[in-house]
Amino acid sequence: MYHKHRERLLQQLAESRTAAVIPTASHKVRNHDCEYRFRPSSDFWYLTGFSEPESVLVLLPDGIASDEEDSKEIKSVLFLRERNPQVETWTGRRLGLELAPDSLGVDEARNIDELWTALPLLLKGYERIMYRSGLEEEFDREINGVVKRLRGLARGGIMPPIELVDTATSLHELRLFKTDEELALMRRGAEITAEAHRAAMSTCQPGMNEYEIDALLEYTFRRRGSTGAAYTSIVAGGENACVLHYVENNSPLQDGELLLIDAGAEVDYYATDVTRTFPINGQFNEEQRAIYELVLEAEQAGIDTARPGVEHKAIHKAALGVLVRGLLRLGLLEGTEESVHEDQSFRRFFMHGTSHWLGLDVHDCGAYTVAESSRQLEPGMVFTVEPGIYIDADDESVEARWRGIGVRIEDDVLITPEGNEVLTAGIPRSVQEVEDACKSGALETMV
Ligand SMILES: [Mn+2]
Repeated sequence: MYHKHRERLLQQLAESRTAAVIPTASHKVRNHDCEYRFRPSSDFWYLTGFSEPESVLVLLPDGIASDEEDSKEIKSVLFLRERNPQVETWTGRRLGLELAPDSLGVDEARNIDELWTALPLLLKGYERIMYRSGLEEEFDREINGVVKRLRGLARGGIMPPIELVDTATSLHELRLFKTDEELALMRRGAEITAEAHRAAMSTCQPGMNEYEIDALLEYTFRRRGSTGAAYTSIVAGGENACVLHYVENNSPLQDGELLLIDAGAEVDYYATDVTRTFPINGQFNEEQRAIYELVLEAEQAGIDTARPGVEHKAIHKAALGVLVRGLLRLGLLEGTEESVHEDQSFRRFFMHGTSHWLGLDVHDCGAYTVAESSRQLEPGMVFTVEPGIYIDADDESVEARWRGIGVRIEDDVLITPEGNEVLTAGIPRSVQEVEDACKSGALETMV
């Protein structure tokens, strides 16, 4: 799969006389001398499937001649760490230069320590260099140094690069369209995420704490072989649901309130992004149910809109239309449909977008607009549909019975040639399904 991704990008690079330099992420310090678990950069992972730090992929569409006779042209060079048994005892095993070509399918492996001396020679003669700046200052500086050295060769008749091009131009466009192999990983993520949300619904009881549910989600993700949560899980009981990026996850869960969970598994670094909202005691009250059913109707309208040829923004428009009509019907908004859209008074209750691309990054890459208009949906695109209603606990402009209710429902949708497929359809969603899932025994899901 990663080999195919490289081949596809190399084809595009060849057309524009571009070489690519794609570094992985660097270690991130958590505190003092402790680091977060390493996570490769998504661009690098997409092209290599290699998860060691301190590695850089260089793609050279013109190829370089190999030292060995009658061997193939070298178009992909992976710079990585040399094996070192003493160091590996402390910091972990390394693939090493010898095994990398066979194991990863790259044409050549070189020592990462030689990167900056080798790079000017490798990039010599290319008109453009694809590189995403702004991520690592030190790397940016070194790349600038390489470009400067290449300019120095101009007098010798070697044209220096005329442009640094961002990965957004072609690499991110490739990443936007998921292949069957990528979709298999995303389906696996959806399965694991379904199990985690079901476990949360069936286990949750009044008197528990948000952190217990957070731990249960993480446990379910990890025990099924996922790398863990694709992003920091939001486990928000009661009015905490009205804080959109609530991640403290440390409040007691109260009888009679809702629990909003925004959490998804990451499988081979592909993200799932799902939100469910359910009653802590297993039974919606009248107001909660009214809001829930309205958000569900809006989500369904968004999903029903999604098919090839439709603009991406139409999803938001469809969901928003349902929400506005519903909020007027419930008396939570005043005026007419037109006046509410005009004065944007819905923003008090629905202040975020309805959909974003999904893939290796939870807010995945790919342009949302093309030639200044919203992009048309095409088969292979995956995105979320996630409307919500959040009524502030202190909002005295609405009746007390509505206050503190926060509901979001979010699923992951794939555009198919015929329409769409909800990848996360296996997760309880209707009022009935959710209440049933809350009633099912807690322990059976733990085995
Ligand atoms: Mn989302």
